Amino acid sequence: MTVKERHSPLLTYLEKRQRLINRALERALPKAGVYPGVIHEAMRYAALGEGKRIRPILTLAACEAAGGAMEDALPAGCAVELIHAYSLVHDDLPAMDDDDLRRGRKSCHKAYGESIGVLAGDALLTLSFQILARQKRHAARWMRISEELSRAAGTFGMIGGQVVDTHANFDRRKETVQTYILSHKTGALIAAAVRMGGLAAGASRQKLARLSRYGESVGLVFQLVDDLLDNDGVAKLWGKTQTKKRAQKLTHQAKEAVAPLGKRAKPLIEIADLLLSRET
Ligand code: GRG
Repeated sequence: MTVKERHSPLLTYLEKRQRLINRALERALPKAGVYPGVIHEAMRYAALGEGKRIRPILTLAACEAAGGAMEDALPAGCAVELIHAYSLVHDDLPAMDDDDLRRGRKSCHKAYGESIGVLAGDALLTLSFQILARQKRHAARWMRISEELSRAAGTFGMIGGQVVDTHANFDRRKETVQTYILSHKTGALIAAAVRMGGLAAGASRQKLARLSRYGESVGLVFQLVDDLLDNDGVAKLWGKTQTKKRAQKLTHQAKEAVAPLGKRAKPLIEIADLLLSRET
């Protein structure tokens, strides 16, 4: 992600939240020395690596936009980031994308071996829901948050998107197939990250609807920009100009959706612009 002005208020905002999330993840993950150490080391390696933490930042920002304190949404932010980390570990496995590198160093299975790679992904996924299940205050909210996350990560969300993207049954040259991948593979988890922030704040239905519209739009933008950067997916199908236009329109819609939430929604608005202009 590129933030043009080196010391912009947005950069300070993002760095503060990255630090908060990293500290919370650090605490939530089992220590590397705890038996059986190798799996905990691999989990920490995968989850604490250099990533943008954009999903949990969105969770905290949505919570604040809905009138909550960002700390209220930290467990939800950790949970969504752990799901993201697991998806990257599994995506890098030889059976999937077969990538040797991730976040500027060896991918998890290259560093720890394939079976630990599979298990570390599984363990990150499991830990994610354990974090949500142990929240005692506002238990009903955390049930809804778990439902939201499981749906977005499962076969009606990320896994569904990955299946359609990778399985031979589906013709990736088809528009319907590409739009499914677009909204499910990465978009669903990003949209859920935003909604989870609203739920953690106990947002009204109206506010939640606004956050949903924002989350769905920026989720699509994230994948459109990814396709543009890789010249893949819909960018190949629609062409760069068309894809860029679609991303710009969606960003506008995202910003319009949360603008009525007032000053508290300013970070969400700035993040939408940042996701549109990101270069990595
Ligand atoms: C294997 C269950 C399973 C799912 C895989 C999301 C996904 C489905 C795979 C990720 C593969 C990939 C590289 C997709 C492109 C978009 C994407 C998710 C990029 C990585 O996300 P960033 O840019 O990464 O937020 P950082 O490292 O900053 O966290």
